[in-house]
Amino acid sequence: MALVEIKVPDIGDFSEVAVIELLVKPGDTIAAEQSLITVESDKASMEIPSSHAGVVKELKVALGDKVAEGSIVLVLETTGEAAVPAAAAPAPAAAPVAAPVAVAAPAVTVAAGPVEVRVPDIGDFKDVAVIEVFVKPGDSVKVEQSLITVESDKASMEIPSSHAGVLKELKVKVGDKVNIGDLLAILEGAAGATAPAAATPVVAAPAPVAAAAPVAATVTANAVAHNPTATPALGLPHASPSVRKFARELGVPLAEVKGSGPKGRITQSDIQGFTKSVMAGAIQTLAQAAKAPAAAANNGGGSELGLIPWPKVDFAKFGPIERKELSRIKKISGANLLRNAIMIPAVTNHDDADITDLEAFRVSTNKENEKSGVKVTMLAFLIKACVAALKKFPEFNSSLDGDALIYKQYYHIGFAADTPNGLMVPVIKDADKKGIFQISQEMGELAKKARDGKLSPAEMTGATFTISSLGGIGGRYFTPIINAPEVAILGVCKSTMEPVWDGKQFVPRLMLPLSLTWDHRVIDGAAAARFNVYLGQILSDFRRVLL
Ligand code: CAO
Repeated sequence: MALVEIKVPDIGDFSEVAVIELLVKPGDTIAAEQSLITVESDKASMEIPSSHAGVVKELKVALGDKVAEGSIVLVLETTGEAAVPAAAAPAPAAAPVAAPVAVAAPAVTVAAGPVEVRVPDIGDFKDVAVIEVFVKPGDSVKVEQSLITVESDKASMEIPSSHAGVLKELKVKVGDKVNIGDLLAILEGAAGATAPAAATPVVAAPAPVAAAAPVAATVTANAVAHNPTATPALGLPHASPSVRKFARELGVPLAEVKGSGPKGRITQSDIQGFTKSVMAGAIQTLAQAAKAPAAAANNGGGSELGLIPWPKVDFAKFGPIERKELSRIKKISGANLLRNAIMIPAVTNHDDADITDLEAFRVSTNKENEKSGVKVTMLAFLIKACVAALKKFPEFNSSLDGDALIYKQYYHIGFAADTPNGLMVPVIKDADKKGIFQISQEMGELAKKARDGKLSPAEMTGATFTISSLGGIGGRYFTPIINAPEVAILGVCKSTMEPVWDGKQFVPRLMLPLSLTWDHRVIDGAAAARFNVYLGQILSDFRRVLL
């Protein structure tokens, strides 16, 4: 038995990093390699493990402290052997970082022909999953530009390019597992590489650490920001790798957990608190379903609801198949959609609005303003019309908070956007204060950002009501799922010319199919019918907005 000071090991390029989590306390018995604290820079969060097993005698750091290589983390009364060979731990009791985040990138090189970019030395990581891909063939890539994000249970990190050039071929996709040396991409025309003149030879394999540009290993929050999640209710899941792992194990959707740590960080106790509150919910079985919604949908779950198990079928028995992982966005939005579908007693009212005059006005407005570059869309009018209806029926602009209703006095309207990665819901903020042109322009910009995976979390949060328009595609009616904690959503389909009886004769009118889904805990059927009727009146004569 001996007292050993456990120090912060070599953490790469990170000089001063903040302690954001204490994972042990005095008196705890810990195993070698057990994580002791989490530290975070602006680029990465990482857990610092113990090099020895033993009992924690004294913690030498507190939350918010800044530490660097060699800082003493704690004093340990050892009970066993060091976890790592002495040679690997130069300072007494300093352990290597279990999840090294300052990863060695391949040497910066200049090449004329095609160059292979491979996964550099990523320390202890084996079979790490690619969770994001930032580039596509044809992209011009700079040296050190991030190509992909990989994630283990301890950290997520971005892998940079060792070369500049044009991306000819991408060899990985989201969901692939990669290891050191794996081929990521082939670049061509590396003339733009900013390598030192005394360039190292063209290498494809991982280069020594000394020659390395550090990889920007990002916390999940940063990673998510590149390719944000799908639902507007999602905040930024800002949590350390171990907390994310913990959440995954419990099936807790991190995006819905409110972080109590600094800068809204989600801690382990937040996850526990979230789980407890779900478990203690009035409708316990439903709450349990919400705990692991994606699993219930995809992995044969559902027993929490007393349902028979999901059918397990060997599809290959019946014909050729291909298995593809769901995109990250689909996984997250799927979990939210399932919870909302199960937990909200939702009803949908269908109706039609006569938009003959409005469409004529829209077309003529666009003709008059052809040069402005802004195209006025039907959706912009719908947003404005919905704002008027929300003002008249404020419970549609509310959220449930236990036994109370929160009436929001702002009108932020989300609109569903179809993107290659899945459904996203950007939000037009303060739609009541904006004109049709401004809304149309913002919508165009936000929809483009959504398709490019560039929406910021702020652009996807705070909606008070959502519109899902399939008008550009087709169909008659559908039953959109409410985007909790909102209490209603409007689905819109393609308008068609229809014969409408005007009291004397059938006249051709352009009719827009509306589908309003509402939360029956908050809204009554009569109110929903009135909302739709009012919305229809506005759409058929927009002057009513002024009344
Ligand atoms: N009836 C008839 N035509 C319509 C229409 C409607 N209700 N709404 C739009 N159109 C027309 C537009 O006028 C446009 O025609 P032109 O090109 O001739 O001008 C065409 O359809 C394409 O419109 P758009 O879809 O590009 O534009 P938008 O403003 O209507 O919608 C956006 C933008 C981002 C909402 C849309 O692109 C989108 O992603 N829709 C899918 C939303 C979705 O997936 N919802 C389902 C969610 S639940 O899974």
